Amino acid sequence: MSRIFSGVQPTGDLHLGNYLGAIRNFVGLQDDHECIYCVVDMHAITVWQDPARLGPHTREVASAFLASGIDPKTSIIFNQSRVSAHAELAWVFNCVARVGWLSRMTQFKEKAGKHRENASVGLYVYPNLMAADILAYKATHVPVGEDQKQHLELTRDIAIKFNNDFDTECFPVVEPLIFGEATRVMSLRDGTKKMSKSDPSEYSRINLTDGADDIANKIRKAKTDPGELPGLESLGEDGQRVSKDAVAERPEAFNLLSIYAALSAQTMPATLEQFAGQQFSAFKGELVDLSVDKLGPIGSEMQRLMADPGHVDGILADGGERAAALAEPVIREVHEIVGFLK
Ligand code: AQP
Repeated sequence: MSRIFSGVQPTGDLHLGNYLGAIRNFVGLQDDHECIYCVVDMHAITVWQDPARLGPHTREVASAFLASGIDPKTSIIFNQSRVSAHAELAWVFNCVARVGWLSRMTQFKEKAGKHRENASVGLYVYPNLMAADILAYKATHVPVGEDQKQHLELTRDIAIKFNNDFDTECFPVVEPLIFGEATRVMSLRDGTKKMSKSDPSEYSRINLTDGADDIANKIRKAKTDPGELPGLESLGEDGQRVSKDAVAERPEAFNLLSIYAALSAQTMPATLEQFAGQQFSAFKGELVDLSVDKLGPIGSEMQRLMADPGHVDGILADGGERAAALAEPVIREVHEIVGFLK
């Protein structure tokens, strides 16, 4: 049975992109894999986090895991800072990864922006910590949204270099699991930008805790174009995915259609067939109903769980102990390989 690891940052306001790109996919994997799902609070502090809000945000992500259907008995749910193996292995990887590799990471460039000199060192070495998160458990598969693909390639490079440098087969070469009809959900205000927690516009994203009125409002105000909804002619050569040219021409239309496809668990061709030639107003009405139907129960359950912090903290503590027990022999093995005295 392969071991799965994935993490979500407690940086506030979990959104539909986090859900469709990652969290929803976590749920199905737990039936036939050993799954470890982590609230990566150490990643969160690579950019400033208000200490008073980090705890509640950590519980919010854990609540989203639980409300989406992750079973804390079969899967492990915990917050990263509880398990010291992440930081310990990250240090070793800081000494394996090359500066040139990290300089190519697009997420660092985007997040650091023009003020690169002022970015934290933690933000720069973020992918090394991510590699440590995964490899501390020798996980082989990592379900993520498309934006994390480059970081996972770096995890593979680190595993390969460590194995080569120390002439060992200690670490597996991990595989990303990027699947579903919405692997990159875009902003509702601009179909060329990723839906993101840090977008200043609340109207750019649907938060998992939004009520029915907010969901309806945001979808009704979502940017569209003057045309009718496209049909099967927009599919690419494989007949399954919309062609890149079609997306580039009408990014907002295809973003909304892919959200519909993902939430209704139907394929993109079936969704295109259903709405071809219709007006956006009618389609948006259906998207509102579907979104409220699918996200409403998750949001309410999250609210219920967040009102009971003791319960959520108990799950994180139990998960932390189980995770630490899995990571401990890996850290011992790494210490021996590197040559650290006990
Ligand atoms: N827009 C998205 N579409 C599909 N998947 C997405 N993910 C994030 N945004 C989208 C996936 O969600 C998981 C957790 O992401 P994260 O919170 O750890 O980091 P992030 O990618 O930095 O998320 P945000 O919302 O963009 O946060 P900020 O604004 O703080 O940077 C990952 O698997 C990610 O792929």
